[in-house]
Amino acid sequence: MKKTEEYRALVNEALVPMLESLGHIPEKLLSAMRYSLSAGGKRLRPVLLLAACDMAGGTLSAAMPFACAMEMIHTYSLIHDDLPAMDNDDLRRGKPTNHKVYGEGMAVLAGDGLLNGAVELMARSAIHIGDLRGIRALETIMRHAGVGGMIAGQAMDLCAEGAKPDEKMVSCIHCHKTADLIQAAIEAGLILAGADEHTVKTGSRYGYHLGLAFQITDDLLDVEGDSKLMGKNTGMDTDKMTWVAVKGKEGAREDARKEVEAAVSALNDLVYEHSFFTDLAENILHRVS
Ligand code: GRG
Repeated sequence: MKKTEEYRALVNEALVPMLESLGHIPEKLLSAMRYSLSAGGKRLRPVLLLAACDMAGGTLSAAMPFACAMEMIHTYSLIHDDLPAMDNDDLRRGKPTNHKVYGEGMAVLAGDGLLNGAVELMARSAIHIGDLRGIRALETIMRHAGVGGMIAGQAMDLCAEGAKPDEKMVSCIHCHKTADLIQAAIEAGLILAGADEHTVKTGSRYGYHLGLAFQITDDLLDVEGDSKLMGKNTGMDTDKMTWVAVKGKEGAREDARKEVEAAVSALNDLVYEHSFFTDLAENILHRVS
């Protein structure tokens, strides 16, 4: 298997050509889509997809359109999340948010375009793969990104604004808003490699706990992180249903540790060498961005 930086470099190389392979896109729309996609970011979701596929013996080139699609879906969610109607943010990935540069209408369309383009890329690849792996990966990703997944989490988050912090509710929001897409990446990578059902379920369990740990540390970073390193404004979630609001900083730190432990212990059910995923989970506790 490769190192995280190597998977990330492969994704960074493939993203814009993949976007441009969608055919003619009006100049300003393409520019807005490319702006957010190329603005940086850790590429966690596509890296997870490629690494899961690699671990289970799959082909990276066949998985790449799905990896890029994951990043396109994640980027669309960030563009829409930053809009005035949502979080009203002006800084993302160290740059002015999409709507600050291109205007709200074009930012909505750039998000729509990234989501739609992701599905187009995956459908095209699924046809090319020819068996059911591609279509199963596409279904998995769209289900986790959809109205019972990431969009559901965002809707619950909006509805919970200003409400009394509640552990059950924050857990449900985090699970959908953040963990769903992380689970999708791992499940899809394993499906594309042709892994069996038990392996896919194990990967999903790892992704669930990893996703929760990731969002809990995100909540902590919002109160004590360095805005420069994170490339976004901090202190934005004061009205939000966050883990820190429910458990306090120490409680949140402790729960992030527990989620990382649960993620690592899920990996024991895998027949593959999985130190890549153990290290990645443990590093979540030290994230600064
Ligand atoms: C449909 C109008 C409309 C909006 C959809 C679904 C949605 C808006 C937003 C998703 C919710 C969201 C932004 C969740 C937060 C997840 C999260 C921790 C994002 C930051 O991810 P990182 O740290 O970011 O991986 P980088 O920049 O590194 O990729």
